[in-house]
Amino acid sequence: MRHQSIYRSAVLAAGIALACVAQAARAQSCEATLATDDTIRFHPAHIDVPASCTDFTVNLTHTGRLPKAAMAHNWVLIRKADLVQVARDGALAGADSDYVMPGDKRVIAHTGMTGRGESASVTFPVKALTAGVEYLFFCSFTGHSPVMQGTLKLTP
Ligand code: CU1
Repeated sequence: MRHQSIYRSAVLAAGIALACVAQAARAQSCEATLATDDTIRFHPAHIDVPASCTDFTVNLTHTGRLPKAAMAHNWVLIRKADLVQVARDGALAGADSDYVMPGDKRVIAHTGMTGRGESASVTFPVKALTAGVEYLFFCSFTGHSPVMQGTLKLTP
């Protein structure tokens, strides 16, 4: 009787542990956290978006030390082929628009501009992505778009 109860408790505990692990894995796979600093890079510079996710969230954290006016970063998701035009239109839109042209349909998702110590997040529907298309994320802050880039892929 006592053994049965211990066994039942152990099975229950294992079940809860498994459920927690599954929950964590699911939560993690539909979310990516990227760090930026005073180097003009994203860490990491690649994101896999599982097709099983309904929505995907990107969290951006700026850990640099330079003032925001000199070293700000955002995260802008586009099709790779649109980079030059989207970056050019963002530069024209200027700082007041976080260097993203308002209403730009080529921009799939973007965060606000972050300075040192700041974070920003954006959530977008995964159905906005198409398998086989090359996606790029970049920072649209002045002068950063040619180098501050990463790749994003929809994975089965
Ligand atoms: Cu940047």
